[in-house]
Amino acid sequence: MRLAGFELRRVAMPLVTPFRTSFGTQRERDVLLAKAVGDDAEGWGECVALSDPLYSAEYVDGAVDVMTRFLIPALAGVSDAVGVGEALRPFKGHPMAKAALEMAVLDAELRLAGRSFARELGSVRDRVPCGVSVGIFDTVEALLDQVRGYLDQGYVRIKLKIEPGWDVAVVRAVRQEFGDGLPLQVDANTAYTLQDARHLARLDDFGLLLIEQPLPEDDILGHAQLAKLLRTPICLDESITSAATAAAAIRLGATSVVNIKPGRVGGYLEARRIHDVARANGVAVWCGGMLETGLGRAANIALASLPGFTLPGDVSASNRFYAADITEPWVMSEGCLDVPQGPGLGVAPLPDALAEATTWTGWVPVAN
Ligand code: OSB
Ligand code: MG
Repeated sequence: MRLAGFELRRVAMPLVTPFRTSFGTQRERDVLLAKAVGDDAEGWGECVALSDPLYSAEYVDGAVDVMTRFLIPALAGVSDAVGVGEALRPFKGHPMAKAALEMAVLDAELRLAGRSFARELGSVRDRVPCGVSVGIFDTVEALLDQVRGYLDQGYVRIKLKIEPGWDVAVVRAVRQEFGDGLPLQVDANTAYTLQDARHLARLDDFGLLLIEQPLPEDDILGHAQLAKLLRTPICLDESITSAATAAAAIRLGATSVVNIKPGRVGGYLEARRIHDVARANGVAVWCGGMLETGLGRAANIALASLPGFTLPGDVSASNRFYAADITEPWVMSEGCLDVPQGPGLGVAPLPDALAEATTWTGWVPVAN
């Protein structure tokens, strides 16, 4: 395949309900899509950067800029997803922007070959169990209502967002209401420091599957120290930026479970390498989420069907976040989603829904 260029597109997706975390509140998603256009194939990539650099350093305007000025022009002569990774390696950072371009080329390449993401990545299951990430609310009652709604829909695992002042008491209330059998975990998005270790140890009474990213992104050693003070397993999200950092964090005892987000680590191929490293070390992984549209969701579901993904991911149905998706909606059945099996992502945007949601498009050629 010879790449002619990328069509960049921003789509505005209102959330069904505000999503509040320790780093801010999302009300609408401004999603950047990159469509790879080749001489004989096209493919879709989704950039998971948020509007503001609050979860990670990347943000949507920055992703458009770096793709346009540096990343896409560097893809001259590249013909497949492995080549994208090699061509973009000299550029520091910007994993979410790189991941979107790699995803688009991988989709195009696999559509051409008639092979699915699942098959390409090493899928061993035809459906994956769904967990759901639940935001912070003004009252515990509002949270319990929300959790009850998700359990009624069939979600098999609940993740609660926590922050100082919204942690131990909230977890206790959820346990009291829904029982000790509910698979439950928490995510702090870096909101604590090592000084909070004794407080966080109070979570040990509640049989949580894990606590996700309690400390800052660059504090691997702090997480290793914290792990010695808690019985609750620590799971890193923000800190894991590559297979190399995953290997180091595992070796240092900073993480005993790993959240894999392809965007955060530069793409689905690096995500698979993290899966492989973790699996070789007997460390469980699960697939994180970034409020993806149906496109990113399709790829995440494929990834989550690899053998090392032994915990339910933040892989939920389209209607968890969006009343109207830009693809056919992902619908949960018996707490699971079916792994897409068609060529490439196995799904594509619905033209009318895509046009409706689009706020901007641009064309960036690849000089060959
Ligand atoms: O920390 O896992 C996170 C969403 C945006 C940014 C960071 C995170 C999240 C989520 C939502 O928890 C996961 C999802 O898409 O379902
Ligand atoms: Mg997280």
